[in-house]
Amino acid sequence: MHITFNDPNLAPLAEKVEKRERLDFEDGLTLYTSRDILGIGKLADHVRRQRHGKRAYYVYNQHLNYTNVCANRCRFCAYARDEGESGAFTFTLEDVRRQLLSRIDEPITELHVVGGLNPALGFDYYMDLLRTLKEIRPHATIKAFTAVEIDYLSKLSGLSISETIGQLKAAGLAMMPGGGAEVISARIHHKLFPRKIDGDRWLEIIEAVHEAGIVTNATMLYGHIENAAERVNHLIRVRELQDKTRGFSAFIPLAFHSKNTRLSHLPATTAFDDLKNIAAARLMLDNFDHIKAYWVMIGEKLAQVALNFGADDLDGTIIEEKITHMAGARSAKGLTREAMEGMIRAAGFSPVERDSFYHPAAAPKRDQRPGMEISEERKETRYSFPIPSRALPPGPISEEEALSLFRNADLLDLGKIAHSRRMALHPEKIVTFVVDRNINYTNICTSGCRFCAFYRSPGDPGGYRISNESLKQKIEETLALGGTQILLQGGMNPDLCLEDYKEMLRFIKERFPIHIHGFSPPEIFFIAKKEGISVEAVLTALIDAGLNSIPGGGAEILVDEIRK
Ligand code: V47
Ligand code: SF4
Repeated sequence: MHITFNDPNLAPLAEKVEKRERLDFEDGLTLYTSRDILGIGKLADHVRRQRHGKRAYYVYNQHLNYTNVCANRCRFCAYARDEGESGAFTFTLEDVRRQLLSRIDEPITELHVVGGLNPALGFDYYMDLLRTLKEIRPHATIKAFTAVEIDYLSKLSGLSISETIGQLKAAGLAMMPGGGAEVISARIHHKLFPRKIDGDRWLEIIEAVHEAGIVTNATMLYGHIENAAERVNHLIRVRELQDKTRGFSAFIPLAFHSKNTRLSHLPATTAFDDLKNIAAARLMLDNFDHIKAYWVMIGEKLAQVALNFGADDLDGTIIEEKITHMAGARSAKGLTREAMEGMIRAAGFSPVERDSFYHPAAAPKRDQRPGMEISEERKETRYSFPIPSRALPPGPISEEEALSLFRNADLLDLGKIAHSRRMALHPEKIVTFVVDRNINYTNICTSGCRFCAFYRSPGDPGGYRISNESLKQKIEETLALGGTQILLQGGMNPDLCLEDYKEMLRFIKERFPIHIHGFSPPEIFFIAKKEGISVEAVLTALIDAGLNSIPGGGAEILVDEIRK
């Protein structure tokens, strides 16, 4: 392994990783405080590759949230309601049956079942719930109940944790999800979920569950009021339990979503933090096989990136998950298998549909459905990306080098090369932006580009040309918001001549102190052709009338074949 770090503090960690030595608390803090996200990503990716190559797992699953009535009312929860409150619901067994049957044609291999702590439900309800699930979906793995629910069920039944698990297993329970762990910190517990079991109890219950022969996952809810030390501590406590029981299957960092919660004032987690947590989990949790980037929480695009930062699993296709969806996480409806596999392939990884226990999802379980077999091709790693053996020379790169980087470079290597070039050009580490507004002065266009959803042909309904009044109002609004620029672009409208463009520019410049970034090359060329004058003459006239700079649009024509 050869990684060049921007942050020298990471080098000792890399040595440990290379020697397969365990990272300690201080190392964890170094990971969380370092700004060298690409260096951390490379390190985590190294570990991920050793274990999983370019494979990326997912499961075809359905969620069932059987009740949202909950006595705990954790401050970070958008899902829970009091009995009788508007939006409160509890599924009867008939509701459960209906929900499952509505998806019975889908090749689901896992049912993910969690809910609130509803005082109206007896232990029998839970047993009947499992039996109903088993009856309707005999081949699916029932992954049900967090440690929070198990603690509750043990109290409800008057049985020990292991006896409770024994009963639930007999009714169909096969695995447990990793929820309810939040952050294992007394401070956080006190502030955010005092009525819920605390971190110590969560670990104690999970230990008993593992001993009773049930595999579970583990989560960590981050991005609210917890600090770096609390995150590292969480990872280490979970790791210690894994040393003892080996009962954890995967670790899932859960990005906090604040919508509809009592913490709704908190900002969303950043992509930087999401990737950092995934990479830190991969590096700290040396005894965990799998780290999930739960796409529902971080979105498809970031999940694709996360596969380069230590994650090897995107979790499920997810149908009708409510708990995180109600807090603002992505899709309750879910993805098709094709969309999930497409997302993984597009990121340069090889999709592996798995069952709950990370065996390739076996076709026979899903019986008579045609076309569902896992091909040999899909099971194996199909992509391998050699790391460029040398750093790029300073100065422009050749076409061959560019092509080779495009085709072969690993995402983070490319990122590191680009970042070093950026730092050489702009060592100040500032990021620029402009407060501006896009104004499309006309959508009437004769070009007819096939990729365009914006244009209307001359004479078509819906065609427009902006009025001076509307233009004025849009610019006033922009200035009122502190804007300094407008991006002025439109179609190639045969009713417009050079004089109209000049008039529009003068109209703006006479009234407003604003930078006009306008008219991409196709518009300039269009005017020149229409007027029968040179491009230079058009540019001179527009600049004289107030044009300040020209946007880069319309460049899709640079390759003849694509243009045609
Ligand atoms: O237990 C609740 C968390 C968990 C919010 O084990 C919130 O395979 C973010 O545990 N913002 C449920 N998170 C999700 C979960 C899970 C998901 C996917 C796979 C697996 C698995 C487990 O979500 C809850 C709680 O910890 N949560 N509210 C919120 N506002
Ligand atoms: Fe209840 Fe779970 Fe929501 Fe807490 S997170 S209020 S235990 S449903």
